[in-house]
Amino acid sequence: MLVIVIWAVAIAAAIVGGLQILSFRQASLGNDAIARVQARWAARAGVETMIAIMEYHTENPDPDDALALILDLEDHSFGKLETGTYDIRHFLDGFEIAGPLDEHSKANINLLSSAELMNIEDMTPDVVGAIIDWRDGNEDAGMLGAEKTFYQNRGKSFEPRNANFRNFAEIELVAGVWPDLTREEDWNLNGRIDPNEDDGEQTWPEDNPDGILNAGWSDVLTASSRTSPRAASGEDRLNLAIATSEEVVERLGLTATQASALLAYAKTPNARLEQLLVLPLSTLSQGGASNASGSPGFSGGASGKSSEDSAAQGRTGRSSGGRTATTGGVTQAGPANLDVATIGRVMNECTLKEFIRPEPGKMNVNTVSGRVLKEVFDMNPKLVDSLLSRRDAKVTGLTSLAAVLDIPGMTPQILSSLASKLDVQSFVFTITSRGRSVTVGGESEIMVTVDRSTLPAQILMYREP
Ligand SMILES: [Ca+2]
Ligand SMILES: [Ca+2]
Ligand SMILES: [Ca+2]
Ligand SMILES: [Ca+2]
Repeated sequence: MLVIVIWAVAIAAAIVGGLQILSFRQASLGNDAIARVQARWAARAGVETMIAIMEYHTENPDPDDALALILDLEDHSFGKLETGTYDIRHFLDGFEIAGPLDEHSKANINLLSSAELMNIEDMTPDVVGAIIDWRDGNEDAGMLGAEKTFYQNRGKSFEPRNANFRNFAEIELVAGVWPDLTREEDWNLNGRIDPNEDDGEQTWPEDNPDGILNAGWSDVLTASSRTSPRAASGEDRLNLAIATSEEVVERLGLTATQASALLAYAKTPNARLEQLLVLPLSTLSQGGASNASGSPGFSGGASGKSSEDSAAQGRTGRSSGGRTATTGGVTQAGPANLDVATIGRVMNECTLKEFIRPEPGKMNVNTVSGRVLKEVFDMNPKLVDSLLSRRDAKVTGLTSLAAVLDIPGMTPQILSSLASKLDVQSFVFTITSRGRSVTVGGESEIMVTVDRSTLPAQILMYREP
């Protein structure tokens, strides 16, 4: 009898013990699950915060502060919630930067010429040829290129898009492209340094464990930057191909004579706003408006300011175009040439063609990396350094490209060609938000590419590994 009782106790104890182990295990499984959920929502909170800030700045633009959005994003790149924290950062050109990656800090692969592509480290002529063929609309393979048949003959299940690259990772499908070149140390292409990317040979990939992320081609190239109809002021850009003289006077503060000369130039074939930096308005407008400009010289005092104004003076008031002359506008002389600040405003606020859909975007002079300018565009390193130090010295960033005309080594010709690639605005950002739970052990990452030029902002890519 006693034996049975002891047995029963022993069995009961065993059962209780077993139950305890089970419930401990379940509790810890529960904790893991809670930690994961907390981390994921913390990461999500970071993403939502960034998008809210972008939308705020789209709604409330400050044309006098080119860094307002960037710094606001940076200031909120770390956040604490009751159940976790998030942090958002990225690497660019060897530096770790708080906040989302500005896609306009890199060169858009869809805009680069063969020569520019060839400038990229470790690029080869056959890969350049294959990139061009991937992107161009036709099926004619270039000398070293590769079109559809090339991929078919190698049993590939895909073929060239024959249109613009939609994201950077697509480049890895192109013939001859290898991930060790496109990604180098950033093996998961998230723009951040992960533990396995900073531990040498211990784990894949092999890397130099120096705390710096060398991200190969992904450090200089993007396919995500886009154009927007929005001007720096927040209004839609004024399309000079169809604008009236009154609109130009009103929006840019030009004289009526200057406005008609600008409109006349805008209607000439191959007109480019950047040309205003190189040639006087009176000369440019002659082609299409010989009746409006009698002589190529200056008009008699129609404008309050002359073109000698140094760019260092920066933004001037709207009156700088010489509004006094708008009354009547009957002077027979040619238009007074635009001062540098006004040219900057024309480039910031106008366009020469109708906006139909977003196209590959320009780089933002306020965020572009030195590596991109030096390597991809083969710019004089000294000039790049003075450009970037001028930029970094301004608390409000560069609100107009015209403000760098006076840096050492800059010429109107160089600036004009730069202006076809650079702007002062950014629309597309990639947020890589890492969430951590308060409960031990939870970590989660969300990567989102956002175009803030429309309201609500548009999600172009969402990735949750
Ligand atoms: Ca093609
Ligand atoms: Ca990474
Ligand atoms: Ca490694
Ligand atoms: Ca490294």
